[in-house]
Amino acid sequence: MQAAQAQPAPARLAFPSLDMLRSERNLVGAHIFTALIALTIGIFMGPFQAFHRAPAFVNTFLGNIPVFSYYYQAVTVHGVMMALFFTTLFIVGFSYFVTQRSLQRPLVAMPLAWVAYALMLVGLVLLVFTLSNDVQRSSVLYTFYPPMIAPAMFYIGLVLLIVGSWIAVFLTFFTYNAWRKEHPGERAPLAVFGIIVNYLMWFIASLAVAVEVLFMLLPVSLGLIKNTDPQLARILFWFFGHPLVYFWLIPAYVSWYTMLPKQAGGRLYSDPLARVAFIMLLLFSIPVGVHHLYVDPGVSNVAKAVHAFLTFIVAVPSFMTAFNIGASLEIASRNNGGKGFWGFIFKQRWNDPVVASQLVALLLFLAGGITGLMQASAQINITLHNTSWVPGHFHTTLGGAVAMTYFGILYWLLPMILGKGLFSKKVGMWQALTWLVGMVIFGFTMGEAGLSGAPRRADLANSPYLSETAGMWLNGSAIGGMILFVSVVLLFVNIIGTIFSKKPVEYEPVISTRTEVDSPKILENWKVWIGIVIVLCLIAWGPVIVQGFDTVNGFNSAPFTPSGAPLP
Ligand code: HAS
Repeated sequence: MQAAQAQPAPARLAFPSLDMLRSERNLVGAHIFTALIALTIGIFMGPFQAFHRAPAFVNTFLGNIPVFSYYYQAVTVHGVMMALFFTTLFIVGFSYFVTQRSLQRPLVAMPLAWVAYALMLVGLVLLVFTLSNDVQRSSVLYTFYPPMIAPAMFYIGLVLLIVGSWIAVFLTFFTYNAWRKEHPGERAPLAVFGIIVNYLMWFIASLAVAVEVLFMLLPVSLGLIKNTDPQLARILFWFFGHPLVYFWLIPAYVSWYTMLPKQAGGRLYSDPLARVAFIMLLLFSIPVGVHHLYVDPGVSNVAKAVHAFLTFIVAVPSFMTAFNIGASLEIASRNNGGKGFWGFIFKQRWNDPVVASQLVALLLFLAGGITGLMQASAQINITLHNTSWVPGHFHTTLGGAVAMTYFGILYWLLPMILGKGLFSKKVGMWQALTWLVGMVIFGFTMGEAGLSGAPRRADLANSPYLSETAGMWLNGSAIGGMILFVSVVLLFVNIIGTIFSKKPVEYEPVISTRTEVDSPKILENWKVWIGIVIVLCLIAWGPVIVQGFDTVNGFNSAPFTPSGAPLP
């Protein structure tokens, strides 16, 4: 009895339904607003790049299209800000919100969360500084492949982003562990389960890019070593790079599985099926990265075959998601009075921007998923790899499924952070619909341009090797870019309008603090899954990394700046 009295009381928090606790508002708000700063810097670069690659636009405007001082700077700013900073800051902020609310407890060490935030913020500042100050050398794109070597500040900024995210990862693990100790035998709420999967995968995957940056790129940039090895660096990058895309996607899945069904007027069809999908993503998202390296001579055909096979397996949890969310939306449409196929489409809550954004995300993911599966086949990939087909694919996945879901989240989360109602639901709905139209046109025309031979990542409009057909499709992608530009303006109208809004907060966040359906215990036995991930990585990546080492010449390649000039 006495021992029981000596136990510390559980750290439980009661959250207001339409408001936020001060600590929560500050922390989540800081992350979301900094993510929005990265978004603002990066997003407008997108349409201007599309204009810059379209012959009709370049000829009409005589090349005076504002896309920074030079095209590769704009592509780098766009990629780094959108794919690395906006996503990571948004994911960390959203994950803090969901974890604290679902577990009804504060993070185990709030000051550390602020340290993590400060690191990521300094990382962002360093990147913005170097990308605007040392344009020639820092325009190495978001993949920063050597032998291009950026200024040290570029890599230090990225290291800070990653280290900051690691602190957030461990804070979340410890908070979840503390909850588990107080709730023995209970299943974690599905949203937290998804976040734990995401953070486990992110931590394991980002170890490889940390090695690449700390031991291969930063030392060359600082002049500590003279040479580096592009093939090994690319291998390490893609060990990290493919799980990176699922790191972006899983928070969207958290929203689709745990929030959208209720927001749409129904319920989730199957909680255990969702957990199995999350576990499959944990297992199979890392041992597939060689599908980005099909054209690389330094990777064996056996490894390419193994990773191709596993790539088709990693699509299975997304097919399961299509089924699970499709069934949940069917339930919602029936609750909303729908019947049959057309009811399924038209009896969704299209006039609610929170729901419409996510429906648009799902529709775009259908296109993005199919194009991903097409290019996962090594033979087809050889033809498509360096063409604009690939940006066509990833704009419908990252720019479609992920970005639109994040905007859907923003439409309820931003009002909560600000304590003010969303400026306009109508503007939000039109933002979602224009994004759908713009992205469909952009994705389709980029894909067609790629099939007609338009390379990716190239300032093409007036190049002599651009065929007329490819030029025509690139003009089409600029029209898609124009519609996306309108959509971005609508997004900012709503963000700025909400800052000055006088309306009351309307959206209550959909957070579940308990699991409603039991699921097999093994699904939450993390030691088992981490063990399997390690074994799979050893089998799939071990030989690729060993082969990547050049034991004869060592680091055998000279570093170059993006302009092609050797470093002094
Ligand atoms: Fe990918 C390259 C293959 C998913 C992002 N991918 C990229 C790059 C990025 C990226 C950024 O195999 C370029 C990297 C670079 O710069 O070089 N990708 C796949 C496959 C999948 C896939 C097989 N990718 C993603 C996701 C991304 C993403 C997700 C971001 C979030 N990808 C590749 C390959 C390459 C590649 C090659 C290398 C290309 C090269 O050569 O460089 C799969 O996981 C996709 C599975 C998805 C599905 C779709 C499920 C559909 C759902 C919607 C349901 C709809 C409903 C209808 C219910 C099977 C869940 C709703 C109804 C209403 C009424 C609304």
